[in-house]
Amino acid sequence: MLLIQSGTVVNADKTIKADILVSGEHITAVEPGIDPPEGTEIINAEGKLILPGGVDPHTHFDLPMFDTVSSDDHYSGHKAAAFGGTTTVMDFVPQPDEGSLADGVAEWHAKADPKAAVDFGFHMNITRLDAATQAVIPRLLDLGISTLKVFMAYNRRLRLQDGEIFRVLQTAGANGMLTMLHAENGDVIDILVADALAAGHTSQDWHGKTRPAWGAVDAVLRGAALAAQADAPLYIVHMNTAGGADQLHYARQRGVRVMGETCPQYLFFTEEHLARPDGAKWVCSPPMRTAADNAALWEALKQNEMQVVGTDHCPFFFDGTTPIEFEGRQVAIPGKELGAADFTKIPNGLPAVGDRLPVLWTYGVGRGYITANQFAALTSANPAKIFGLYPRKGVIQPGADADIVIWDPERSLTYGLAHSRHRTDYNLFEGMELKGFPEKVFLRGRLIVDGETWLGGAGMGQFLRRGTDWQEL
Ligand code: DUC
Ligand code: ZN
Ligand code: ZN
Repeated sequence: MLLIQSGTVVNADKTIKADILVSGEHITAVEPGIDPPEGTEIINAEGKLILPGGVDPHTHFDLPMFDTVSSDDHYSGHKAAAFGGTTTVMDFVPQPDEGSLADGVAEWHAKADPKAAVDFGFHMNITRLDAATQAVIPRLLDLGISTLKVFMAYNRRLRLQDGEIFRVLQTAGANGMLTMLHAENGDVIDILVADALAAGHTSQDWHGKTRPAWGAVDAVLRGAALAAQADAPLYIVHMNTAGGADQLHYARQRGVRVMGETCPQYLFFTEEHLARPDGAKWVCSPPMRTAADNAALWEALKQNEMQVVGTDHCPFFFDGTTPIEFEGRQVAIPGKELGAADFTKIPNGLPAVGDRLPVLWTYGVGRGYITANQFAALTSANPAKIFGLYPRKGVIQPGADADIVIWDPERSLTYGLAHSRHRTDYNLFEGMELKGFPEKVFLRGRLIVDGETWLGGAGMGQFLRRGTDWQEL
């Protein structure tokens, strides 16, 4: 047994000063003045906050892209997540070019299961909707997968047509599943990219210029309209624009069952970062926009109009020709340099899974923009509810998994690569002054992060089977 004594427990709905008793993998009591049974290990958390382990519903570990692969696998990425206070991650399974959805799931289990260091679930990408695929979508529930991701961009690669997305929504809705949408306008992007290359524009700032904000605004509304027509729920991933937030608000006010997620990169950075000499570090899709978009997304979080902060963690090395040290070994994985002569060849994505909680705490809660309870909701309780993990995950209460973060609200640090554990050679938040940081992290009752010390290991994370018991927020 473990007793975490005298901390301040911050859940999505309330904050209370209480002790937490953990027995095995579960929380068994949360109340003041618990008298510990003989032999209980006691941790004094006076002056500390106790947060539910973070739930990041949007990661891409070990994802093949262009001529490389995202540089965090299901071990290194999980470890980085844990150091940042996240104990549950959800990864996207690509639909195989040949073979069934179940084959894709099996392939992802083969990669993830032996390496997992925190608990994890899967979403299924639907990127080719033939009759066979449509017929087996409900069978994903037998595999513990209740969520489907579809794309309005990446023509000829991942994109479905609007009619196909409508079909997926209908099928998902009829089977108690949730559709997730990548909302950009693929046709406009295709034309702008072709025009840019024809005009000899190859630098990385053209990544942003060829993926316009209006395309995202249009796509969010189009997705909401398709969901309304299908009377099915929709979750829009990585929202990046003020206009998209407006469309989300518009649709929700009219009773459309649509929810939204944004990510740290869309709250902190703008298209101007792409124009820097090292701008490739910021290349991801959709791109970051303007300071006004950042502000509107913060406001949507503050007003509870957007439900989740995920990450879309999909890191690549900035210079994949120069190794870094990871756990005593030299590692180099081709990265952003692949697109040095052509922005369309820059691997899309960036590191964030370990940054999410610390940066959102300082700039959200520390700045008085969101409350600590909203922080717990956005980073843990809400994704746990939406993705069918609540109340096992997302809350500090009796019966829940003992995924616990002891958070030091007084710890000040100049953040960067020295603290984040992502397996890449840069951190976007380098030099940022933070106040508030995870001190100890427990996964189902086991201490996996103790300050700077890693006590977790590959294979400790469990696959989280999910069904139709989830909540629309
Ligand atoms: N966007 C990225 O930048 N990377 C991975 C997938 C995605 O949608
Ligand atoms: Zn996406
Ligand atoms: Zn993604």
